[in-house]
Order: sequence, then structure tokens, then C-alpha cells
Amino acid sequence: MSKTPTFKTILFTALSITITACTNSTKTSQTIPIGIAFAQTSNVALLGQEGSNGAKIAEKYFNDQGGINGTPIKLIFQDTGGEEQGAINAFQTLINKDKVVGIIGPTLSQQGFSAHPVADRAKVPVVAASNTAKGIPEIGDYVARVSSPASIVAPNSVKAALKQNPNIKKVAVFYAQNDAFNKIETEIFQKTVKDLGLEVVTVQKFQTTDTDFQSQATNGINAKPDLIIVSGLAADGGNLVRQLRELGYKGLIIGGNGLNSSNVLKVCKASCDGLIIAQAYSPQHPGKINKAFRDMYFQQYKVEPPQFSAQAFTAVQVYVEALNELDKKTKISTLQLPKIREDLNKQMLAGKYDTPIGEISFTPIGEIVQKDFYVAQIKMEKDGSAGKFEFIK
Ligand code: 1QQ
Repeated sequence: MSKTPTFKTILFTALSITITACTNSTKTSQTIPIGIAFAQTSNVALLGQEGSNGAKIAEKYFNDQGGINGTPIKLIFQDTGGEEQGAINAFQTLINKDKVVGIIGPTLSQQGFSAHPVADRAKVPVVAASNTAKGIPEIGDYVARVSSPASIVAPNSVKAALKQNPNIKKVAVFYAQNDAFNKIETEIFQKTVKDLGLEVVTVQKFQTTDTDFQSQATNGINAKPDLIIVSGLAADGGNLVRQLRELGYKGLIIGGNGLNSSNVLKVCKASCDGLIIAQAYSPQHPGKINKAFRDMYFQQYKVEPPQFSAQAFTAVQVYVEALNELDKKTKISTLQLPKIREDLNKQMLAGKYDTPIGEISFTPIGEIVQKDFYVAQIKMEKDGSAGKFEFIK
């Protein structure tokens, strides 16, 4: 084989040199690198994709506004896939090779419990944008999140279901037992149901890799529930909802945060109609920044921005505003990378942000403080070809 470098290898080498030059020492930097570790492949990409979309809108929006006092940010994407190891690898690459100032991700709490400690040990800030399980900010000083915990968000959907059908008494609960977030979310749902004076008539378990839910769905329906609650991810959760309808279940169904993506519509199609899902974002949220985000998002993707996109935009915003504050105090370009990461982490936690998901701040351990929550219900075309999330609260 010829040793002469092809155009592709020359281009690749040139690119990696540029990135290294930008990031090794910020003295020569023309951009400030922020790492994005979302699932771009595997079943989890159904959820990770919307996060990436929101982050890209934020990159353009904030760079159009001048970036960090004139220096643009550059998002560096590393695919985590759907497993823990992929998230660890993506974090390590972003930290050691891409030399980012901070990381956004990973998609699942299940992945975060493995990957966040890697960033924490390296003293690299992480803002999780879709991890909602209990215990995420507690992982370490460098781990914060802009995705409100399921304990605050999920109960709103049960209250909304009761409002639609005040006669609900019996509830069947389904959850994916191989996923950390879904195990926690189902506990929250079950507690909410009991606190509201309703009865959990059956608890059915499945795996996020399952495609056939006949036996669990039949068991669930046989318990004669007036409400079914599903804690799973988009592919498995969507298939379960479809099979419940095919087996004749007619009552209300609530989906948890793992079904909170328009990608679920492709899975359950017409059977998604009526599915209720709690939200930590509404496209109708008032304010200038949400309007700008919503307009840009709609122009780019021709749909209203979903929750995971709004949360990813917010995570980028937190970094941009904290970096701007930092740069005003001491020019970032005069600092070494470890110092930037350390100061950025402190600055981020101290700030208040007016974002598309409303005004937010952080507790000292990095938990989000957010005010507004919503509930949406899926409305499908009769033929199942298209649908949308309608906000009911
Ligand atoms: C978590 C979640 C996921 C379902 C979001 C994609 O909330 O893993 O914490």
C-alpha cells in the first residue's frame, strides 16, 4: 500500500492538530471545547438524539451572540452507545484527548453512575442533561444536573391521569428491572399511587432489551387496572404500550421519562394515542430565550422542541454563562486547563440562569432548582402515521 497520505488523511491530521492546538493550551485557542457524551447509536439513541439536537442549537445560538467574550465555543461529540462502558470511554476521550473544559451527558442515569465518577476523579465538571435518578448530583463535587429528578417530575402525571378519570382505583405498574433510573422511577410512581389512596394491583417486570411483552401485558390486564404506568425506555416502553392496546386494554396509560421522546411515536404508532407523560419543559414557557430557542429549533427540525433538547440547550447555556463570568474575572486564555475546569465548576454552581426550562440555579451539591413542571398527552393521527405531544398542564 502506498505510504503517500491521501487527501482524507491529510485533512484528518490537519483537523486533529487544529483541535489539539485549540485545546491543549488555551493561549492559542480559537475555540473553547465543551464535550457532549450522548447515545448516538444503539436503542438509547432514540433518547440521545434529541439531546444532541438541542445542544447543536445552543452552540449556534451562543456563538452568534459572541460566544465567550468573543471566543466561540465548540461542541465535541463522543458517542456513548447505550451501555456503561461506552459512556466511560466517551468521558475518557473527552477528558484526555479532546481536553474539554466540561462535559454534558451521558444519556442514561444507568450510564452516569459509571461515567460520572471518571469525570469527578479527573476534576472535570459534568452537567447531566437527562439523568433523573436519585443520587446523581451526590456522585461528586464535579457532578451537577439540569434534569430535575423523577421524584419531582413523575408524580404530576398521576395527578393529571386522576383529573381525566377520577374513578381510577386500581393501578398496574410495569418497569424495566435492568435500568437504574427505571427502578427508581417505578418506586416513585408506586409511592405516589399509594399516597393518592389508590391501589397497586400488580407489578410487572421486563428488560430494556425485550421486544415481546405478551406474558407481562396479559398478567397486567388480568388484574383489571383502571390505570397502567410504564417505566421503560423508548423502544421497549413503546412496544409494551402497543402490545397492551393490542391485547385490548382501554384505560389510561402513563409513560415515564424513558418514553418522553417523539421517537416513541414510531414504535407504538396509533397505540401511543392518549399516553400521558410528565414534562420538565414546555415549548410554551414564556420568556425571550425560550422563544429564540423554540424558533431556531422549529426552523431547523420542523417540530416543537422536546424536553431532552431543551435540557441539553440549558446545559450548554450554563457552561456559556459561567465561562463568560469567569472570563470577566480572569481571562480564560491565561489559565491552564485544570484551573479552568476547577474554576468553571465553582462558577457554574454559584450562578442563576434564565433558560428555556425557566429560571434555574443549583444547590451546593449540584442538584437543579427549577420551578415549572408540566404534563403532556400524546395525540396521534388515526392511522398512526404522525402525532404530537399536547400539553394538558
Ligand atoms: C435517566 C432518564 C432517562 C430515561 C432519560 C433518557 O431519565 O436515565 O435518568
